[in-house]
Amino acid sequence: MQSRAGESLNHDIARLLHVLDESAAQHAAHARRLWAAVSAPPRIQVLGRPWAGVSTVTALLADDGFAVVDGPADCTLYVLPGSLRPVDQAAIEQLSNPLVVLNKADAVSPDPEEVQQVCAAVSRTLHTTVLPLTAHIARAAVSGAQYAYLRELASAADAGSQVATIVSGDSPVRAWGPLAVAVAVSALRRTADLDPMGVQKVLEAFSGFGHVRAAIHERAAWATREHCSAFLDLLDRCAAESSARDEVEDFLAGPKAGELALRAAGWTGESVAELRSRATLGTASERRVALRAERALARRSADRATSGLRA
Ligand SMILES: Nc1nc2c(ncn2[C@@H]2O[C@H](COP(=O)(O)OP(=O)(O)O)[C@@H](O)[C@H]2O)c(=O)[nH]1
Ligand SMILES: [Mg+2]
Repeated sequence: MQSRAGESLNHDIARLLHVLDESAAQHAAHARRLWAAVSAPPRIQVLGRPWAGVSTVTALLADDGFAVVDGPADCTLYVLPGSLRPVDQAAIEQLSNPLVVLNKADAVSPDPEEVQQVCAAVSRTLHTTVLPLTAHIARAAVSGAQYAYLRELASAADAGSQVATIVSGDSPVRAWGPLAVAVAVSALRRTADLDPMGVQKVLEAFSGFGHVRAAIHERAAWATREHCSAFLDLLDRCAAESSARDEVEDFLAGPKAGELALRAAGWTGESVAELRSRATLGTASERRVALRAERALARRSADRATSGLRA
């Protein structure tokens, strides 16, 4: 549920956008688009040639609350099915700063070091980071039948040789592939009381999806910061150019704009003084972002002090 304060901040935005419609028509549509980008969940685009695992990865991301979209996105993920082909390379070269994953890592090699070497080689060719992934197993809901089957396998003396034949039989874990089955079996052997949820966690860790998710979050956070900055930059222009100047300036001096200024700076609790010293570093736009955040934080502290005095 939205807090009362949150509702009133959204009301501030709605009023601001309405004022721009009336008095700054040349900027209004752009402002609405930027505001939509600031307030929506991160948009992720997932690409790759057929059978690479695009649908599997898409389902994982949607499950995590990302908006998976077809068009322009905050982060583009390119899925390689265990190898790089010229068609992938051509597609990747067309993209702006994509995140590349080497999916089906379980089929590349059972040896994680070898998988890392393949990723490193692809990474050198593409001049970008390549993360290994075994997507189909990242969120396997381990059923009762699968769990019983795995336990039996774990207690068998010749489990190793059985694992190798699983893919050709009609076992309940056939779709996992031999490596994921071997991982689950060895986890059950090591920890006798591991329950189905425990097996699922081991498989998720094995899949490498945690690293991919973290990398996407990082890029999405960066994109959000850019959107916040662009929105505030546009409002600065509206304040300078339009007849809505007073309203826009009021908004820019208010709590919602302050929150956006701190988000744009990726503020993680630094002090006003720390933000001030950041405002002397980096590119012109980085300095502007830090300066804006410094002012927002100083204003917020002053407001809190005043309301504390009143209380
Ligand atoms: N072994 C293995 N199979 C996978 C992996 N990811 C997806 N698959 C399987 O590959 C097949 C194609 O996946 P899908 O997501 O439909 O590919 P798409 O055509 O790119 O959408 C399916 O049978 C998936 O279960 C993986 O990491 N390892
Ligand atoms: Mg598909």
